[in-house]
Amino acid sequence: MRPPSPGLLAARLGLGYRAARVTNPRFIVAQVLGRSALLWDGTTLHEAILSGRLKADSKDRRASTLAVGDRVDVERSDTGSWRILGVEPRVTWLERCAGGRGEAARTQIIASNADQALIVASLREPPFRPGLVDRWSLLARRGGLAPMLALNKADLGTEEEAARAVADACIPLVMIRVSAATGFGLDVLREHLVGKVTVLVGHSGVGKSSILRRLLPDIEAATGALSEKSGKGRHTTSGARLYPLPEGGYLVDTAGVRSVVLGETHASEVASVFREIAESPPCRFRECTHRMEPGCTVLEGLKRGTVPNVVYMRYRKLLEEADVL
Ligand SMILES: Nc1nc2c(ncn2[C@@H]2O[C@H](COP(=O)(O)OP(=O)(O)O)[C@@H](O)[C@H]2O)c(=O)[nH]1
Ligand SMILES: [Mg+2]
Ligand SMILES: [Zn+2]
Repeated sequence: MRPPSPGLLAARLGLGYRAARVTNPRFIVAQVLGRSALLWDGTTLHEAILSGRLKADSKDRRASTLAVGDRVDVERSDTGSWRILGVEPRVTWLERCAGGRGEAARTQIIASNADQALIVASLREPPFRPGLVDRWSLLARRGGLAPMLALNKADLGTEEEAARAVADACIPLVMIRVSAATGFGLDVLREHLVGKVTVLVGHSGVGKSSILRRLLPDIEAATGALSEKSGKGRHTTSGARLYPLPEGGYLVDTAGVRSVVLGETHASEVASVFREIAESPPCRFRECTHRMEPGCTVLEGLKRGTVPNVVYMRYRKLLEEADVL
């Protein structure tokens, strides 16, 4: 059962609080600005303040403070200002560790309720880094998002180079070659995005914003409206922003999410990123971390060549870096 809204509560207690119109539409958080947020109602953006009880941090990933993509319950006051009363439980979430270990570990939700994560990498400038794709892939799966790879800056190399880069790295993801500079591959990409909520992630400089601008012809209008509403110098808790796609669906750009910190991670999560390891037959020990345990089928596979060396090295690297449980 939902607790009564502050307005209702106040009315019942005879406190004279008046909320002229109490509406309950499904507004989506487009941007978080500290104590307020921009909400998309399907047509326009509204600025809304957070009600007091929402500001408290919660450990629950499904119900922590506001994130882009959250569906919220709002209330409109006499003066026409909007107030966010509650957040609907998150269906998916893309999180990163925001520092701390163990009990003190804090996570930041970059975006919620997204269907997929489009991991953007570039063939060159900056060079293709499979390790980053692995990390984003892990974080996407952890929160229930399907990971997908867009290899941008296709114009800086040949088709063979791009195909080889991904094949050599044994990345088990759908890969779309694109060029935000020439427009190459964007129609194929659009087909993967239509009707879905997609978060763009990846190293700074790979071309996330350039791809976004290509996909949103009205981006100037959208960003203009956003920056006008958000104002300059206003504190934003994360650089994520949600944009509606003309074909239906949404894109979330994630400027400023620089480091990818995995935080507390189970070894099986790391294994799930690599097809050859995930699909290896069960090891002797159920909790095998595939490092030195006897009866490990991954180590056997490594010897026989069914688990490529490059895959195993990246698995180990990720395992070392994560705070493995
Ligand atoms: N050659 C080439 N340059 C690109 C392409 N896409 C983006 N860039 C350039 O790469 C730089 C970084 O792009 P940006 O979209 O800001 O990357 P972001 O940090 O991931 O958002 C800019 O100078 C872009 O002009 C591309 O497809 N080909
Ligand atoms: Mg950017
Ligand atoms: Zn094993």
